[in-house]
Amino acid sequence: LIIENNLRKALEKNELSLNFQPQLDIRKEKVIGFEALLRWNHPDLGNIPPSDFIPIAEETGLILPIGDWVLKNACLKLKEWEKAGFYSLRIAVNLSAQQFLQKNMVEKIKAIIKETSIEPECLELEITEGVVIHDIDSAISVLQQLKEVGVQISIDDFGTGYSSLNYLKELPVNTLKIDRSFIFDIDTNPSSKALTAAITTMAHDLKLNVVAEGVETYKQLSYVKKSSCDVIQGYYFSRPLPSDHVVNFLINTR
Ligand code: G
Ligand code: G
Ligand code: MN
Ligand code: NA
Repeated sequence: LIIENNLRKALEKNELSLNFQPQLDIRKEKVIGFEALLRWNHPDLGNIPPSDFIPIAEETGLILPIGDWVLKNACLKLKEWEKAGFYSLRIAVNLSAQQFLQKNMVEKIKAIIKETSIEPECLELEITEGVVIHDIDSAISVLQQLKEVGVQISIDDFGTGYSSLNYLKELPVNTLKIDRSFIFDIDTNPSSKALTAAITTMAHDLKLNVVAEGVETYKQLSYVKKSSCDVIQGYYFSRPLPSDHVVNFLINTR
Protein backbone atom coordinates (compact mmCIF):
# COMPACT_ATOMS: atom_id res chain seq x y z
CA LEU A 1 0.00 0.00 0.00
CA ILE A 2 2.89 2.36 0.76
CA ILE A 3 4.26 1.63 -2.69
CA GLU A 4 0.84 2.08 -4.29
CA ASN A 5 0.23 5.51 -2.73
CA ASN A 6 3.68 6.73 -3.60
CA LEU A 7 3.51 5.34 -7.12
CA ARG A 8 0.41 7.44 -7.76
CA LYS A 9 2.50 10.56 -7.19
CA ALA A 10 5.73 9.32 -8.75
CA LEU A 11 4.92 10.59 -12.24
CA GLU A 12 3.98 14.15 -11.24
CA LYS A 13 6.89 14.33 -8.80
CA ASN A 14 9.34 13.39 -11.54
CA GLU A 15 10.62 10.35 -9.68
CA LEU A 16 10.53 8.04 -12.68
CA SER A 17 13.37 7.79 -15.15
CA LEU A 18 14.57 5.52 -17.89
CA ASN A 19 17.80 3.61 -18.16
CA PHE A 20 18.95 2.37 -21.53
CA GLN A 21 20.71 -0.93 -22.16
CA PRO A 22 22.66 -1.21 -25.42
CA GLN A 23 21.85 -3.91 -27.96
CA LEU A 24 24.70 -4.86 -30.30
CA ASP A 25 24.97 -6.48 -33.68
CA ILE A 26 26.71 -9.73 -32.76
CA ARG A 27 29.05 -9.83 -35.75
CA LYS A 28 30.08 -6.18 -35.97
CA GLU A 29 29.84 -5.68 -32.18
CA LYS A 30 28.29 -2.28 -32.93
CA VAL A 31 25.44 -0.69 -31.02
CA ILE A 32 22.19 -0.88 -32.99
CA GLY A 33 19.88 0.44 -30.32
CA PHE A 34 18.76 0.36 -26.69
CA GLU A 35 16.09 -1.17 -24.49
CA ALA A 36 14.39 1.39 -22.25
CA LEU A 37 14.10 0.17 -18.66
CA LEU A 38 12.01 2.00 -16.12
CA ARG A 39 13.52 3.17 -12.83
CA TRP A 40 11.86 4.68 -9.77
CA ASN A 41 13.88 6.70 -7.32
CA HIS A 42 11.82 7.71 -4.29
CA PRO A 43 13.28 10.43 -2.01
CA ASP A 44 12.82 8.32 1.16
CA LEU A 45 12.44 4.75 -0.08
CA GLY A 46 15.36 4.99 -2.50
CA ASN A 47 15.55 2.97 -5.69
CA ILE A 48 12.60 0.62 -5.92
CA PRO A 49 13.21 -2.23 -8.40
CA PRO A 50 10.75 -2.67 -11.29
CA SER A 51 10.04 -6.21 -10.09
CA ASP A 52 8.53 -4.59 -6.94
CA PHE A 53 6.53 -1.76 -8.47
CA ILE A 54 5.53 -2.90 -11.97
CA PRO A 55 3.21 -5.64 -10.66
CA ILE A 56 1.56 -2.99 -8.44
CA ALA A 57 1.32 -0.58 -11.35
CA GLU A 58 -0.40 -3.36 -13.29
CA GLU A 59 -2.85 -4.24 -10.48
CA THR A 60 -3.84 -0.60 -9.96
CA GLY A 61 -4.02 0.39 -13.62
CA LEU A 62 -1.27 2.96 -13.04
CA ILE A 63 0.71 1.12 -15.71
CA LEU A 64 -1.40 2.95 -18.32
CA PRO A 65 -0.29 6.54 -17.54
CA ILE A 66 3.19 5.29 -16.61
CA GLY A 67 3.41 3.32 -19.84
CA ASP A 68 2.42 6.40 -21.86
CA TRP A 69 5.16 8.34 -20.11
CA VAL A 70 7.72 5.60 -20.86
CA LEU A 71 6.80 5.44 -24.55
CA LYS A 72 6.93 9.17 -25.06
CA ASN A 73 10.18 9.68 -23.16
CA ALA A 74 11.89 6.75 -24.85
CA CYS A 75 11.02 8.22 -28.26
CA LEU A 76 12.20 11.68 -27.17
CA LYS A 77 15.56 10.20 -26.16
CA LEU A 78 15.90 8.52 -29.51
CA LYS A 79 15.37 11.92 -31.11
CA GLU A 80 18.03 13.43 -28.84
CA TRP A 81 20.59 10.82 -29.89
CA GLU A 82 19.74 11.57 -33.51
CA LYS A 83 20.44 15.24 -32.88
CA ALA A 84 23.79 14.23 -31.38
CA GLY A 85 24.64 12.57 -34.71
CA PHE A 86 23.60 8.96 -34.04
CA TYR A 87 21.11 7.99 -36.71
CA SER A 88 19.20 4.79 -37.37
CA LEU A 89 19.35 3.58 -33.78
CA ARG A 90 16.26 1.88 -32.46
CA ILE A 91 14.54 1.98 -29.11
CA ALA A 92 12.84 -1.02 -27.54
CA VAL A 93 10.04 -0.43 -25.03
CA ASN A 94 8.42 -3.05 -22.78
CA LEU A 95 4.62 -3.21 -22.83
CA SER A 96 2.43 -4.80 -20.18
CA ALA A 97 -0.59 -6.83 -21.26
CA GLN A 98 -2.98 -4.09 -20.15
CA GLN A 99 -1.20 -1.52 -22.26
CA PHE A 100 -1.09 -3.74 -25.29
CA LEU A 101 -4.78 -4.59 -25.02
CA GLN A 102 -6.10 -1.03 -24.43
CA LYS A 103 -8.66 -0.09 -27.03
CA ASN A 104 -6.80 2.97 -28.30
CA MET A 105 -3.35 1.33 -28.26
CA VAL A 106 -2.62 1.71 -31.97
CA GLU A 107 -3.87 5.32 -32.03
CA LYS A 108 -1.63 6.10 -29.05
CA ILE A 109 1.42 4.67 -30.75
CA LYS A 110 0.66 6.64 -33.92
CA ALA A 111 0.21 9.84 -31.91
CA ILE A 112 3.51 9.38 -30.05
CA ILE A 113 5.38 8.70 -33.29
CA LYS A 114 3.91 11.83 -34.82
CA GLU A 115 4.49 13.99 -31.76
CA THR A 116 8.13 12.96 -31.36
CA SER A 117 8.71 12.72 -35.13
CA ILE A 118 10.63 9.45 -35.01
CA GLU A 119 10.62 6.87 -37.80
CA PRO A 120 8.12 4.11 -36.91
CA GLU A 121 10.70 1.45 -37.89
CA CYS A 122 12.95 2.69 -35.06
CA LEU A 123 10.41 1.86 -32.37
CA GLU A 124 10.32 -1.74 -31.16
CA LEU A 125 7.59 -2.89 -28.79
CA GLU A 126 8.41 -5.81 -26.49
CA ILE A 127 5.56 -8.05 -25.45
CA THR A 128 5.67 -11.42 -23.71
CA GLU A 129 4.14 -14.69 -24.82
CA GLY A 130 1.62 -14.32 -22.01
CA VAL A 131 0.21 -11.13 -23.54
CA VAL A 132 -0.40 -12.91 -26.81
CA ILE A 133 -1.89 -16.07 -25.37
CA HIS A 134 -4.23 -14.10 -23.12
CA ASP A 135 -6.35 -13.21 -26.15
CA ILE A 136 -4.84 -14.51 -29.35
CA ASP A 137 -7.42 -13.04 -31.74
CA SER A 138 -7.16 -9.54 -30.31
CA ALA A 139 -3.37 -9.86 -30.26
CA ILE A 140 -3.24 -10.79 -33.94
CA SER A 141 -5.49 -7.87 -34.86
CA VAL A 142 -3.45 -5.34 -32.84
CA LEU A 143 -0.16 -6.72 -34.18
CA GLN A 144 -1.40 -6.45 -37.75
CA GLN A 145 -2.37 -2.82 -37.23
CA LEU A 146 1.00 -2.08 -35.64
CA LYS A 147 2.74 -3.70 -38.57
CA GLU A 148 0.88 -1.33 -40.88
CA VAL A 149 2.06 1.60 -38.76
CA GLY A 150 5.58 0.27 -39.31
CA VAL A 151 6.76 -0.38 -35.75
CA GLN A 152 8.74 -3.51 -34.88
CA ILE A 153 7.51 -6.15 -32.46
CA SER A 154 9.57 -8.52 -30.34
CA ILE A 155 8.58 -11.39 -28.10
CA ASP A 156 10.39 -10.87 -24.78
CA ASP A 157 11.52 -13.65 -22.40
CA PHE A 158 10.98 -16.13 -25.24
CA GLY A 159 10.97 -19.74 -24.11
CA THR A 160 9.69 -19.17 -20.60
CA GLY A 161 5.96 -18.81 -21.25
CA TYR A 162 3.29 -21.45 -21.42
CA SER A 163 2.46 -20.84 -25.03
CA SER A 164 2.67 -23.34 -27.83
CA LEU A 165 4.88 -22.62 -30.81
CA ASN A 166 1.77 -22.68 -32.93
CA TYR A 167 1.08 -18.99 -32.38
CA LEU A 168 4.30 -18.02 -34.15
CA LYS A 169 2.66 -19.08 -37.41
CA GLU A 170 -0.07 -16.49 -37.04
CA LEU A 171 1.67 -13.54 -35.48
CA PRO A 172 3.25 -10.70 -37.43
CA VAL A 173 6.29 -10.24 -35.17
CA ASN A 174 9.90 -9.39 -36.09
CA THR A 175 12.10 -10.60 -33.27
CA LEU A 176 12.45 -13.25 -30.57
CA LYS A 177 14.39 -12.34 -27.45
CA ILE A 178 15.74 -15.58 -26.01
CA ASP A 179 15.27 -15.41 -22.27
CA ARG A 180 18.41 -14.97 -20.23
CA SER A 181 17.79 -18.21 -18.32
CA PHE A 182 18.99 -20.01 -21.49
CA ILE A 183 22.09 -17.83 -21.81
CA PHE A 184 22.97 -17.96 -18.12
CA ASP A 185 24.32 -21.55 -18.32
CA ILE A 186 24.81 -21.90 -22.07
CA ASP A 187 28.50 -22.73 -21.58
CA THR A 188 27.90 -25.47 -19.01
CA ASN A 189 24.47 -26.91 -19.73
CA PRO A 190 24.12 -28.81 -23.02
CA SER A 191 20.32 -28.37 -22.91
CA SER A 192 20.56 -24.58 -22.82
CA LYS A 193 23.03 -24.65 -25.68
CA ALA A 194 20.82 -26.97 -27.75
CA LEU A 195 17.68 -24.94 -27.06
CA THR A 196 19.36 -21.64 -27.95
CA ALA A 197 20.63 -23.10 -31.23
CA ALA A 198 17.24 -24.65 -32.02
CA ILE A 199 15.29 -21.46 -31.24
CA THR A 200 17.68 -19.49 -33.45
CA THR A 201 17.38 -21.90 -36.38
CA MET A 202 13.61 -21.93 -36.10
CA ALA A 203 13.45 -18.13 -35.84
CA HIS A 204 15.62 -17.64 -38.91
CA ASP A 205 13.51 -20.09 -40.91
CA LEU A 206 10.50 -17.99 -39.89
CA LYS A 207 12.40 -14.83 -41.00
CA LEU A 208 12.63 -13.55 -37.43
CA ASN A 209 15.61 -11.87 -35.78
CA VAL A 210 17.04 -13.27 -32.56
CA VAL A 211 18.28 -11.33 -29.57
CA ALA A 212 20.25 -13.12 -26.85
CA GLU A 213 19.57 -11.49 -23.50
CA GLY A 214 21.72 -11.55 -20.38
CA VAL A 215 25.12 -12.17 -21.96
CA GLU A 216 27.48 -11.59 -19.05
CA THR A 217 30.74 -13.33 -19.96
CA TYR A 218 33.06 -13.82 -22.90
CA LYS A 219 32.34 -17.56 -22.78
CA GLN A 220 28.61 -17.02 -23.03
CA LEU A 221 29.23 -14.62 -25.90
CA SER A 222 31.21 -17.19 -27.85
CA TYR A 223 28.50 -19.84 -27.43
CA VAL A 224 25.84 -17.35 -28.45
CA LYS A 225 27.91 -16.50 -31.54
CA LYS A 226 28.16 -20.18 -32.46
CA SER A 227 24.37 -20.46 -32.32
CA SER A 228 24.17 -17.50 -34.78
CA CYS A 229 21.96 -15.15 -32.82
CA ASP A 230 21.79 -11.71 -34.44
CA VAL A 231 21.85 -9.29 -31.54
CA ILE A 232 23.21 -9.42 -28.01
CA GLN A 233 22.27 -7.56 -24.88
CA GLY A 234 23.82 -8.02 -21.45
CA TYR A 235 26.23 -6.93 -18.77
CA TYR A 236 29.20 -8.19 -20.81
CA PHE A 237 28.86 -5.09 -22.98
CA SER A 238 26.95 -2.80 -20.69
CA ARG A 239 24.52 -2.56 -17.84
CA PRO A 240 21.47 -0.38 -18.39
CA LEU A 241 22.82 3.19 -18.56
CA PRO A 242 21.38 6.36 -17.08
CA SER A 243 20.22 8.52 -19.97
CA ASP A 244 22.98 11.10 -19.59
CA HIS A 245 25.62 8.38 -20.17
CA VAL A 246 24.20 7.16 -23.45
CA VAL A 247 25.81 9.63 -25.84
CA ASN A 248 29.23 9.07 -24.27
CA PHE A 249 28.77 5.34 -24.61
CA LEU A 250 27.90 5.81 -28.28
CA ILE A 251 30.95 7.99 -28.85
CA ASN A 252 33.26 5.50 -27.12
CA THR A 253 31.94 2.50 -29.05
CA ARG A 254 31.65 4.20 -32.46
O1 G B 1 15.41 -3.39 -15.43
P1 G B 1 15.11 -4.73 -14.83
O2 G B 1 15.84 -5.92 -15.37
O3 G B 1 15.20 -4.73 -13.32
O4 G B 1 13.56 -4.97 -15.19
C1 G B 1 12.84 -5.95 -14.57
C2 G B 1 11.55 -6.19 -15.31
O5 G B 1 10.78 -5.00 -15.43
C3 G B 1 11.77 -6.72 -16.72
O6 G B 1 10.96 -7.86 -16.87
C4 G B 1 11.29 -5.63 -17.60
O7 G B 1 10.66 -6.15 -18.75
C5 G B 1 10.29 -4.88 -16.74
N1 G B 1 10.25 -3.48 -17.16
C6 G B 1 11.25 -2.58 -17.16
N2 G B 1 10.84 -1.39 -17.65
C7 G B 1 9.53 -1.55 -17.98
C8 G B 1 8.53 -0.69 -18.56
O8 G B 1 8.77 0.47 -18.92
N3 G B 1 7.28 -1.20 -18.72
C9 G B 1 6.96 -2.47 -18.37
N4 G B 1 5.72 -2.87 -18.55
N5 G B 1 7.87 -3.32 -17.86
C10 G B 1 9.14 -2.87 -17.66
O1 G C 1 12.31 -9.03 -19.00
P1 G C 1 13.24 -8.07 -19.66
O2 G C 1 14.03 -8.69 -20.75
O3 G C 1 12.60 -6.80 -20.11
O4 G C 1 14.28 -7.70 -18.54
C1 G C 1 15.38 -6.92 -18.77
C2 G C 1 16.12 -6.95 -17.46
O5 G C 1 17.27 -7.80 -17.55
C3 G C 1 16.60 -5.58 -17.07
O6 G C 1 16.13 -5.27 -15.81
C4 G C 1 18.10 -5.72 -17.01
O7 G C 1 18.63 -5.00 -15.90
C5 G C 1 18.33 -7.21 -16.86
N1 G C 1 19.59 -7.60 -17.48
C6 G C 1 20.11 -7.09 -18.60
N2 G C 1 21.29 -7.68 -18.90
C7 G C 1 21.51 -8.59 -17.95
C8 G C 1 22.58 -9.51 -17.70
O8 G C 1 23.56 -9.62 -18.45
N3 G C 1 22.44 -10.30 -16.60
C9 G C 1 21.37 -10.22 -15.77
N4 G C 1 21.36 -11.03 -14.72
N5 G C 1 20.36 -9.36 -15.97
C10 G C 1 20.42 -8.55 -17.03
MN1 MN D 1 12.44 -6.57 -22.18
NA1 NA E 1 13.59 -10.85 -20.88
